Amino acid sequence: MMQLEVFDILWKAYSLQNPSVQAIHDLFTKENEQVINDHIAFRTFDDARMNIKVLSKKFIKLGYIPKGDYVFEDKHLNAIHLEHPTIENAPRVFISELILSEFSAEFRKTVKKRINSVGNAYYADPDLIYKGSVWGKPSYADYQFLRKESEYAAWLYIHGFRANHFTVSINALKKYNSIEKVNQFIKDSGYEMNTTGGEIKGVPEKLLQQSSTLAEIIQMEFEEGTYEVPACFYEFAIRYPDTNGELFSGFIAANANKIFDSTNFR
Ligand code: OOG
Ligand code: NI
Repeated sequence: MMQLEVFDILWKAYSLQNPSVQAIHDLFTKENEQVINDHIAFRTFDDARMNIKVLSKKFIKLGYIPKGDYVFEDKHLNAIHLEHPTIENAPRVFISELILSEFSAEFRKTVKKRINSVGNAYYADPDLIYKGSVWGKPSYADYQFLRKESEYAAWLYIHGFRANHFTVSINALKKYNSIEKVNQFIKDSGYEMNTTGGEIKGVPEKLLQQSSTLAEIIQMEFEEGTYEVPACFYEFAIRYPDTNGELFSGFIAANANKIFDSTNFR
């Protein structure tokens, strides 16, 4: 289906780790809906070995072009999104990075210790985007410590480089042609939604509305034993035309700020 193999590879890892996303995908296809991905997203640290620039490379090689820049001051993140200029329905790619200099010394030390635990060759691999956590078995104490300053950092520490969500394009659905209908369908099917700031992020006037499931809870092995942690989530997005009649193609920081919370520990 997808013309770019990279998304098949990312989908495999994502759906294998998070069976609920495959189940939700299949719910739509059973309703004869076509599941088109509006976008996918990655997270990283702003360390020069693995920052946005490094993760973008794979997509730039495939012809993607950086489009939007975003800043999330309260979450201490920068982000960009990339689009493919010619391949129809190629998903947008959203990449954010945590600004390490804005955190406490102890926090930075904890992150750097892990980052430095593997050689630079790990990060130089063009397949870094598929590698997940390259830092070996995580420490549950460090995971909980990082959470105090950043849920994002804690998630990234244990999950690493992977698509943290795919996004169903509501524009491509026939029967479920509004975000309200999609949300109802997802909830009726037994899945929990992210309700930070309300179930629906954004308003039609701002040309993008989004919602997401709460990240799937999975068992993960830590140095201290096995614990339950949030993994990945599924998002739903509907885009509206601007005054020129063109569908809005960017992201809305105020929406995104709430979508990040889908992976908070619970
Ligand atoms: C990205 C959150 C932002 C969107 O569509 O605005 C986002 C993340 O959780 O890493 O996906
Ligand atoms: Ni998203």
